[in-house]
Amino acid sequence: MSKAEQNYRIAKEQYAALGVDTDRVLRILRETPISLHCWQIDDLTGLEDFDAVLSGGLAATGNAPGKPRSREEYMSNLSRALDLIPGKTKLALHAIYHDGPKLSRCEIGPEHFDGWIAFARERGIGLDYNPTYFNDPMADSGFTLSSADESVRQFWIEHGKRSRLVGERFGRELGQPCITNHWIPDGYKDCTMDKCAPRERLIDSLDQIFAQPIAKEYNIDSVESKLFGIGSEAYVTGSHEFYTNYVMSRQNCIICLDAGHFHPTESVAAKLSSYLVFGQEVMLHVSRPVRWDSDHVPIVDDETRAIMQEIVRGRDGLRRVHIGTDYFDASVDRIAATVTGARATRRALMLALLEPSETLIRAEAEGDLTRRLVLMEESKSMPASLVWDMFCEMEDVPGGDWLERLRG
Ligand code: RNT
Ligand code: ZN
Repeated sequence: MSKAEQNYRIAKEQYAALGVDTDRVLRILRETPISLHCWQIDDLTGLEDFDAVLSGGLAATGNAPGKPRSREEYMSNLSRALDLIPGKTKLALHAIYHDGPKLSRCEIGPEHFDGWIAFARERGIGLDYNPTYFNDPMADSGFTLSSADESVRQFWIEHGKRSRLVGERFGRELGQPCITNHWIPDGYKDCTMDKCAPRERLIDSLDQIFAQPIAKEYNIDSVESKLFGIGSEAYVTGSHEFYTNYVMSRQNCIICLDAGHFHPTESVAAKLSSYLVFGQEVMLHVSRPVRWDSDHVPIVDDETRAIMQEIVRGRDGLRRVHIGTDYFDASVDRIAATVTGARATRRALMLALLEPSETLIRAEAEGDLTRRLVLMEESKSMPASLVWDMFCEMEDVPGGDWLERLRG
């Protein structure tokens, strides 16, 4: 018996005493997909142009060595990262990572992703997709789907429509639904007079994009809200309230909540149950805002833990909340950053699964709030790391020494 197995036995016994079945935890942990974003590896410049400059108010700050200079380097770095992440993974692509040479956004379609489908098939993973409504001269005005310029708006509507077809192909070919996530940068830097007009145009654009029915088993669309961006500090067309109302009134797409897209004291965890009780599904972008939407690498912090707790405790949350990541930090090794954020996200999920939730819910229902408080607190020092080590061993992925393996 390996050291990890011996340790796991001890942990299993201790958790069992609290009513937690660690074998079940390991099973759920392995089967719950985490959709890893493809863009921490290269600071979101994409594979069309390795010197592309980020726009849309996004910024990957830092100058660590190792940014890929070719498609081959990019693919090799991505594979090295994926090899160090335990559990079921999906890969979330952006349109600018398509297989071909540079294309106009209104040309990118399902036929430009054969290489990625083969890659996903070989690895046994699913794909998610993101239209790229930025890094393009057609977005220079700061507006895309809510632009007052009809030709600009139609251009991006076409990109949105084609993106859903890419998603449908991913879903069809790989046998699991693709989530196509629409995020647009649109907004004004300064005090805005008419806040309704861009939103009315955005409603119309989304209605056009989602007009064609696509089977849910292949493609699910999500719309991602934001509070502000660099250059859109005063007004963002696609705000949280806007998309929440859109989703509820149309029922043709789901909300995407990015942990960095709210006021600094606002919590995504606190929002989840309100979507779940209305029967909604949610796409998540696990990220770490530090003072602003900085897209730091996720760590096992209070907010990430709270998000995972809400998923585990919520009504069928593990099935209805789609966990994805979104961060880009160029100040540390990009492969290690990718791996750290993904492992932290899964470790936070494990900690939530290891909570003695049945006992806690019962205590609460019985009005024993003292027991709820004491047990919640005491369970924090349970031997979760032993369960994690077992998980890594089962998944044939290094444990806490993975950085040595990466550098070795
Ligand atoms: C931007 C959004 C969006 C992007 C990706 C690259 O603020 O978070 O999800 O990060 O599409
Ligand atoms: Zn995001």
